[in-house]
Amino acid sequence: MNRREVMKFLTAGSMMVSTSILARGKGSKDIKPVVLSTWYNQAVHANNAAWSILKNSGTALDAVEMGVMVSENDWSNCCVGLGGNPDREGNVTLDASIMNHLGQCGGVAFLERIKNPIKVARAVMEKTPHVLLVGSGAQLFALEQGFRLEENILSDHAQNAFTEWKKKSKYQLKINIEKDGIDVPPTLPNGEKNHDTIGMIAIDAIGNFSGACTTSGLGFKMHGRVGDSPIIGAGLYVDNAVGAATATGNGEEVIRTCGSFLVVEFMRQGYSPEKACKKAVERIKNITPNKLSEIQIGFLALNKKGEFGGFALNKGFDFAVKSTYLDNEKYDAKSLI
Ligand code: SD4
Repeated sequence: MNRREVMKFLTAGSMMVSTSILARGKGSKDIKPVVLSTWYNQAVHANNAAWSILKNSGTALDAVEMGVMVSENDWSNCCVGLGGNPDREGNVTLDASIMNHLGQCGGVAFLERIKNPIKVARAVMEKTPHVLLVGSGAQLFALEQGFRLEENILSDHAQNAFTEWKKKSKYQLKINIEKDGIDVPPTLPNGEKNHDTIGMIAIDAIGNFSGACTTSGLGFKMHGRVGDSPIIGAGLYVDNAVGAATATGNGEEVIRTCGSFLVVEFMRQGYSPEKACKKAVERIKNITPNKLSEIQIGFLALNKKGEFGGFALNKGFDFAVKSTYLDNEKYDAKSLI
């Protein structure tokens, strides 16, 4: 072996070592493309759909749109799409947003009877001069874009959940603010599930980020209530120079703190994705008027190197990551409480 061959051999060896480190998911190295999304059980399917685009050198934007649509189309999902839990008057109202590497973004809020709010959000981004359309205006726009008006019915599980909620909840159909206060429905009522928004962030093979977030919002919310998911900077934020972040949980707290924007700003200051998420959760802890044990907040973040992380207020927030080296590995986010 001459000197050049020895050098070649050594270089190949060190590449093999670093690849095996990445394969174990400890990557501080560049592992793009990468996609991750909230709540492991649904994230696996959504990530797979996104990955089918990313692995073929598709854009992060197409990937996140395709990915979260899996949850929107899942009639059994409690918390995303038209099968989700209704508001306190029995209407399913949907929120979604999308953002790309150029800082372009679009959202819809309080949208009824349209199957794929994320596609409408993308159309808002690409075909209007605006960022956010709501309610009947968003619906009208969707119809003009060729979306179909779906029947106004609840999925069986949503109907059951609604019936149970009406029996048990202290939240009345018509809220009495003096009597009931202005609390939002808790996301952790006695361990029952009232949340599972999908927030997805991705970096593609050429290093561009995008994100998407879509939800039926907190179950049994007041009619007209909009959460963080359709609001850029709250439920979702992308800055191609730094990274991307998304949020799940009680939207009120996330809006109050510009949560996803805050996470990206912490990453800009040099914090790792997990630490950036933790610092945003700490900020929420310091200012929320709600009982911390009754609500949940979870953030996910991804940086330029393809490093990722998540952090939650309470235990129980999990997520899945898909890349060449991670096959939907499950991560249980650390939590403040
Ligand atoms: C909202 N953040 O509407 C959403 C709910 C959620 O998992 O994330 N649920 O406030």
